[in-house]
Amino acid sequence: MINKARSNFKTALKTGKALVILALALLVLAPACGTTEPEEGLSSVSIGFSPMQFGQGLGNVFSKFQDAYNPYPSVISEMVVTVTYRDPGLKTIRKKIPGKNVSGSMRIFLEVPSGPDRTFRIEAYDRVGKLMFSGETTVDLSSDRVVTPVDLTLAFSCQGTAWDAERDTLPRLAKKIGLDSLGLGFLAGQIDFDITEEYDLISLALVKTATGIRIIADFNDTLDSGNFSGAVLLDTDNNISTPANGNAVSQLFAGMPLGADFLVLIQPDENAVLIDLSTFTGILAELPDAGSAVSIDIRNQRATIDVPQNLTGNIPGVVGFFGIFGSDGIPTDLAPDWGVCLSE
Ligand SMILES: [Ca+2]
Ligand SMILES: [Ca+2]
Repeated sequence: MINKARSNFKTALKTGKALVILALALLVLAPACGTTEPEEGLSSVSIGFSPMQFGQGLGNVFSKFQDAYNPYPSVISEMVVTVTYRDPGLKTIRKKIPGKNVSGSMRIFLEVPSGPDRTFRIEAYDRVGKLMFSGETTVDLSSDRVVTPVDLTLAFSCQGTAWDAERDTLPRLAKKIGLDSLGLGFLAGQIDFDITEEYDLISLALVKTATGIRIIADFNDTLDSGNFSGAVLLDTDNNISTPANGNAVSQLFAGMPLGADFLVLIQPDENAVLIDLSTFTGILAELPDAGSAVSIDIRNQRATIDVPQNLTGNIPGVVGFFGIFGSDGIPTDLAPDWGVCLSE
C-alpha cells in the first residue's frame, strides 16, 4: 500500500498533479495553524484479519505460516472493508481491495471519525461473486492514539464449498513449521518430501444432485489419474456423535470428532469406493475391499466423484466433510474439518 502511494506520488510529480495535491493538503491543514485541535474527530485505524474455520484445522497455522502472500489468490476476487457509525445518522466508509492485493499479513489503513460503536466489517468474494468469508467487530475509537489496531476473525461462508489456501501442501508446511505444529504428527513417516506430485487443493465442494452427492475437488495442479489418491469423510447425518462404533477411521483422527458416517476412498487409476463407517469394523488396510465402487472422473485440475443416494440413504441436505488428497496414497494437502456445510 505504501509502495502504491509512493508510485502514485511519483506519477503525480510527473504529471504536475503534485502541485494540486500540495495545494489541497495545505487547504486541509490550514486550520491547524489557527486552531488547537483540528483533527480531533479522526482516528487512524490499522485493520488486520485472520481466517477462521471450523475445527481450526489450519486456523492456528495461519499465525505461524502467514507471510506476505494471499492464502487464497485464485479464489478471492475482491475484499470489501466497511466501517459504519452514527454521526448522528448512519454513515458508511467503504474500501475495496482487489483480490491480487490481498495477503494474509496485510494491514488496511483507514481514517475513521472518532466515537463509540464503530463497526468494522470485512467481506471477501470469490470469482463468481459469492461471499467467501466475512467477519466484523465493533470498537470505540478515540483520537488519542496514533494508530488504533482493529483485528477481525473471519469465518467462512461454508455453502457447500470448503476453500483451501494455495501453497499450503503438507510437504511445504512440514518443511517450514513441522507436522507436530500442524497437529498432524500422526502423518509423520507418511510424508515423502521428495515426491514430485505435490497436489495443492484449492477447494472441495459438495453438491446435491438428483441422484445423490457430487464431490468436486479442485487443485492448483494437473492431476495424474495414475497416482491421484485421497479420502473424503462425510458426516451425512450432521451428527458428530455418530457412528458410535469406534471404527479404525475415527480412531485415526482421535481428538477430531468428525462424526463421519461414510468414507470415500480414492485409489490410483480412478478407483473410488464408498465405505459405510457405521458397519465397518476392520483395520485400515481392509478399507478398500469394504466399500462399493462409485463413479470418479479425473480431468485436468479436477476430481469429480458421484456418490449415489442408494448407497447412503436419504441425506437431509446438510453434510459435514473433510478431505485429504495426495499421490500414490501419500497425503499432500487437505481441507480441514469444516464442520457443517450446506450441500446445495
Ligand atoms: Ca491447498
Ligand atoms: Ca455422523
